[in-house]
Order: sequence, then structure tokens, then C-alpha cells
Amino acid sequence: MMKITDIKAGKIKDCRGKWTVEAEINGAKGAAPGGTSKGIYEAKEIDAEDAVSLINGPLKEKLVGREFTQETLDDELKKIDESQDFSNMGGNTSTALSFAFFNREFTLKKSSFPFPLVNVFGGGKHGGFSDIQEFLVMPHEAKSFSEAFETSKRFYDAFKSLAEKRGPVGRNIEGAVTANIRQEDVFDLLLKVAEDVPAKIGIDAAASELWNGEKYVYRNSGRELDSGEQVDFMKEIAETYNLFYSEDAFDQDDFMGFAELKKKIGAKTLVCGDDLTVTNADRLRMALDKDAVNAMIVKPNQIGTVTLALKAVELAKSAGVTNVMSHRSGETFDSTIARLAVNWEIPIIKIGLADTDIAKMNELARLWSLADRPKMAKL
Ligand code: 2PG
Ligand code: MG
Repeated sequence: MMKITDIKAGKIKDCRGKWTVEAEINGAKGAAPGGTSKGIYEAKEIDAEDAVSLINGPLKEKLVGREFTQETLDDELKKIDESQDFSNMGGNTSTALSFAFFNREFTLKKSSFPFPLVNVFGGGKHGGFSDIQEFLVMPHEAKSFSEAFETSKRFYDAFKSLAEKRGPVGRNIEGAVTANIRQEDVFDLLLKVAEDVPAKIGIDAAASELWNGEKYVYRNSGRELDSGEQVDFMKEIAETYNLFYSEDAFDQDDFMGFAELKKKIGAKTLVCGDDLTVTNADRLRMALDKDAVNAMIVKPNQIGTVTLALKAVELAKSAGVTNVMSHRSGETFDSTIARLAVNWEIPIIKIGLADTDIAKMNELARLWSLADRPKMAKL
């Protein structure tokens, strides 16, 4: 239990230049990240200015002077909000407060560290030419978190130099390399780098963004695939390039697409839901009923509180589904997800190499130095 003696909030910028809300409880801070390729089932955000006024006014009034645990505070926020999806107070408001409370009370409880799953090449809504939103690498042989951090940076730099030989490159909001390179060639370059810098390869197709209601539309190749054809295409990619990870290969309502793909490649590949499951235990239950996933993205702001996110994480664990903690494309220097990942023993953290994500990497390296006999997670 902790008595809340002080609450305040202010606006800060995220890495996209958008305003977001930062809350402070008893001196500890928490900031809400924001998504760009958001799922329709996520908690709703409100304007950052309104979130700040809400916290500094009515919420402060209601909460200061009372004692809470993480769970009772998060339950209280849900109760005050009264909606299913935090559309009244905003999932950003509740996330900032819930993170601040967590950070005030934080002590390191575990010593197993997540492998970073790093966005190396990107496109889609995050900026870039590629239809697939993210090409990801995980330095699975690393023996410590700093080695994993170092290896992912070496991978990124090596990949970037190869990409530069083919023409101009840029950098998107997640810090991923962007370039006008064909999808097949991106995979070939990744495999080439992986010969020297050991890493496993994965993708986030963010396919809700490709889906037009009838087909998955690939602007670059001009292909338009129905759900069955998308299953074949995603299977072909996974097998050809030996992918260990395939996130949001289908639209957020296409449970059958996920289930078909899992049947075909699930023995070797993590078939991961993001927009599909939105860190929501009820959505995960739907996915489990259809045997649609063997991995789930964990983004606390998709559901609005630490406690509700933990509910989904625990359900995933009990069902043998691999949890993957994840940044958003609109991050601040808040590092709460790094601390949550360790205390919840989540084996993978999806992250970029933008400055705001380096903050999380550094926090993980710092926690490693504090942990009792730290080790990398069992994959
Ligand atoms: C995703 C995320 C993070 P966004 O799709 O997994 O990479 O993007 O925050 O834009 O939803
Ligand atoms: Mg995603």
C-alpha cells in the first residue's frame, strides 16, 4: 500500500514530435507512449492537453490522500472512467498514472532479462518504402544484455552499410533504416549480415494497415491477396527466410488467417498477435479459442493500466503463449516497459534504435548490473 500525497501532470513531446502526457505520483514519473499503426480495439486516447487538465484537476482531487496498491489504483481508474476502452479519461491518462505509480513502487524482483528484438529496416505507416512495417532481428546468442544491445547495434550498422551501397537510405520514426529496396533483397541483406553477426530474423507485417476490407494490398509489388493467399505468402516468406517471428501477418479481425498460418508454421515460428490481441485478456481468449497465436505483443497503453496488461500476460503464460514486451512508435524517454519486462519475466522486448528506445536499452543494462546473478531469458 502506498498513500498518494501528490499528483501532477504536464505535456511532453514524443519521438514523433507529438504531445503526450507525463504524470507524477509522489515524485515518480510515468509517460504514455503513442502508436501510429494502432489497432481499433486499443484503449482510446484523449488530447494530451485534456489529459493534463484531468490529472491536475478532478483526478488529483479524487486520489490524493488515499492509499492504494497498483491493483486498487488501476481498478479505481477503470471505475472512474466507466467505459470499456478508457474513452472517457483516455488510455493515455490512465497509462501515465499507472506507470508513475509502478515506478514509485518499483523494486527489481527478477533476474532473467529479455532479448531485444530490434527494428532494423522499416516502412508502412512508420515511414519508408516497404509494405512490411518492420524487419526485426534478435541477437539470440548473446550472453548478457549489454552484449545483446551491442550485437543489435552492430547488426544495424552492418545492414545500413550494405543498404547504402544500393542507394540513398533514411531513418523512420522508430529509427529503422528506410530505402527503396525490394522486399526479397531486404531479406537477402539481413541473411547476409546474420552470417557475421548472429541473429534471428522476424517481421511485423502490421497487416491491418494492408487490409482494405477485402484484400491485403501490397503497393510495391501490386499484389492483392485474399486471406488464404496471404496465409500462403506469409508461410512462403517464413520458410524461405527462416523467420523465427511473424507479427500481425493478418488484419485484427482475421483470426482464421492467424490460425491457418499457425497450423502451418507454428512449430518453428512465433505467430504473434498485436492489433489482434491488444494486450487484452478477452481478445487473447478469443485468439486462444481459435488457436490463432503462440505469441502476444504486450503494450500496456493498448489496454490502459499495468494491472490489466498483467492480466493478459498471465493468461498468455498459462496458455504457453510467448509474451513479447513492446515499445510504441511514439516513445518518450520513459523506461517503464523495460522494468515491467524484467519483473514479469518476459523473454523478448521489441524495440527500435531511436534515441527514446536507447533509454530502455540503457535501463535494462542498468538493471542487469543490479540483479542477483542475472541471465538472459530462456527462449
Ligand atoms: C507495432 C508498433 C511498434 P505502433 O505495430 O508493433 O513497433 O507500432 O506503435 O505504431 O502501433
Ligand atoms: Mg505490431
